[in-house]
Amino acid sequence: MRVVHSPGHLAHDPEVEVEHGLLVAHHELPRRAEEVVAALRADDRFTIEAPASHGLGPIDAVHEPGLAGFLATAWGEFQRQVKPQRDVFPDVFLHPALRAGMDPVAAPDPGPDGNVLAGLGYWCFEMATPLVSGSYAAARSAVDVAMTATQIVVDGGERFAFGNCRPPGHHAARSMYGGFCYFNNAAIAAHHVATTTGTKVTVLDVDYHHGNGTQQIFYERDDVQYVSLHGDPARAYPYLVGFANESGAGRGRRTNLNLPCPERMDDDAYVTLLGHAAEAITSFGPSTLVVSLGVDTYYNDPISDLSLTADGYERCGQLVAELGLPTVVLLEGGYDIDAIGENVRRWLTGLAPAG
Ligand code: OKP
Ligand code: ZN
Repeated sequence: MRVVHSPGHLAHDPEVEVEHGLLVAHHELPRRAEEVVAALRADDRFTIEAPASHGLGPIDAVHEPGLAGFLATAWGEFQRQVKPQRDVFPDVFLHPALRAGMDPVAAPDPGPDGNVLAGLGYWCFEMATPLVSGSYAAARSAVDVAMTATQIVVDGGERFAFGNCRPPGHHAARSMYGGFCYFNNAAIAAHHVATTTGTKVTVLDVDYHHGNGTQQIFYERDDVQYVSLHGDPARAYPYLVGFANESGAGRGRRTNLNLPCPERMDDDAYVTLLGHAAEAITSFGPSTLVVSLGVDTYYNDPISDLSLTADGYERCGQLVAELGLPTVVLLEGGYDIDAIGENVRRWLTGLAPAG
C-alpha cells in the first residue's frame, strides 16, 4: 500500500493544553506520526512517499477563507500585539449568547491584521489547541498529505492509500478550529472527490471522538455521507454534539449517522456496530470511501475509554475492505504513542492483507 508522509508535521510541536482549567502536557505530539511511519516503513507491504503541494484551493473550498488567512498570521501577530509566548490560546469565545438578540448585526471578523485576541475568540472553540510558530505550516502539510493520498486512489487507480496526517482534522468545522485540529483533512479530501468527479462519497469516522467538524461541513449535503462511531457525547468530548438523533438536514436529511459507543466497548461489540455502519454505507452507494482513522479507541489510550485491541483493528480493516470501495485512510487521533504505530499497521493490514 502506498503511504503519504511529510516531515512538515514536525513544525507543530505544542507543549501544553488546558484540560479542566489546568495546563497539562499536550497529547497530540510529533512522535505520533513518526511512530506510525516507522511501523509502516518496517513492513515491506508499505511504501512511503512525500506529498505534492496542493495550495490553498482545496482548503478554501471547504473552510471559510478567513480561517486560513487567520491561521497564517495569528501566531506572529500574537507575538507582536500581545507578548512573546510559545503556545497561544484564546481568552474569549464567540459564544452564541454573547451577541444573541443583536441580529442582523453580524459578529465582526477581525481579519488577519485585526486584534489577534478577537480573532482567537472568533475562530477557535476550546482550549486544547494552541498555535505554535509552525502550526500553520504543519496544518497545510497535513492537507497536502490527505490530498496526495486521495489522488493515489482517485486518479492513480489504487484501491487503497494511507495519508499519515498530523495535525488531525475532524473537529475543524467550516469556520472554526479546535480539538487538536486546524484544517479538516478528511472533509477537504471528500469534498474534492465529490465535486471533481460528481459522485457520492462517504466519510467513515472511527476515531474515538465525534468528528463534529466533518458532520457540520456535510450536514445539509446529499453528495457526502458522514458515518461515525464514537464515545457517546453524553460522557465524551465534544459533549455538545454527536448524538444519535443528528441525522442531517435539508437535502442532507438521513445522510448523517452517529453511532455512540458505551464505555469499555470491546472488539466484538465494536465490530458488530461497525457492521451497522457498513450497511448504511452500502445503502448510500458511494463511489469512494474516506476513513478518518483514530486509534484512540485502544484499551490503553490515555484520554479515551473504549477497549479495542490490535486484533480488533485488523478485524475493522477487514470489514471496511468488504465494502469493496476505493478507500483513502487518513490519520486522526490515537494517544498511546507506544502503540499507535502497531495499531495503525494492523488496521491497514486488515484492509489490504496482501499489500
Ligand atoms: C482529537 B481527536 C477531554 C478533553 C478532550 C480534546 C480532545 C481532542 C481529540 N478530557 N480534549 O479526535 O483525537
Ligand atoms: Zn480522537
